[in-house]
Amino acid sequence: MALEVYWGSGSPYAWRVLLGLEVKKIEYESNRLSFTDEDLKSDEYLAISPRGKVPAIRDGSVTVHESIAILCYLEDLKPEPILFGNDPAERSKIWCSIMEIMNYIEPNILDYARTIFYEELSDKKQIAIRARQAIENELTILNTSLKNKKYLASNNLSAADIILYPVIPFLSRAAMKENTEEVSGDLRAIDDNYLSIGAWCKRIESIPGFEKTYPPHWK
Ligand SMILES: N[C@@H](CCC(=O)N[C@@H](CS)C(=O)NCC(=O)O)C(=O)O
Repeated sequence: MALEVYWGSGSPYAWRVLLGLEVKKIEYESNRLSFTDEDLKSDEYLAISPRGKVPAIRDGSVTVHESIAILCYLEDLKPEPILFGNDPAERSKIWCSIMEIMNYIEPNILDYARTIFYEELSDKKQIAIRARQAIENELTILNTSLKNKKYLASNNLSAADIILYPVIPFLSRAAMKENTEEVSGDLRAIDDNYLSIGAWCKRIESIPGFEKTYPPHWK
């Protein structure tokens, strides 16, 4: 039986897993869940993903939740093409990149997007602006590092690229929301303001099968 994937449209975490599956050319059965308690908090789904979050996978008797843990599982399931590195030096670079994403980039993007999507902006403008400034600093660092190499950790695509990429269109979407000009700044045109990041995004978007992973409700 094919590996089953539980995902939700627009979840950057779920998008990572869909991209990993395409890159590794692993066949899967797709289970798109809606962001309702009925889908995510059912007893059946909570047995797979204890917090009722996407993504999760089921492979026979094995279930895995947490996007990065799932990517590690896929790496063992089908090592080629290698996403977590071939040797200690490469692997440490990839994990360093992943930890930087998790520790410095993702929390600020979540703060920013959460404020824009779910809060009354007039109350939380300062939070959004502070998060935006931190994101801009991180994008500048990223942009500089991508001037000399094709992908985040080296000249080869790695798990770090797959983990970061979905967060960028998610961020752009938040920044493009109407009436957010004042708090969005450079984030309204990431491709133009951070050219190397824009070129890197295009590289990811040219991965065969990429279009299958694009959030359907964004099309
Ligand atoms: N750390 C988790 C985050 C998963 C997550 O937060 N998923 C969100 C969608 S973006 C979710 O399912 N939220 C629904 C909920 O919390 O009820 C991962 O990397 O997989």
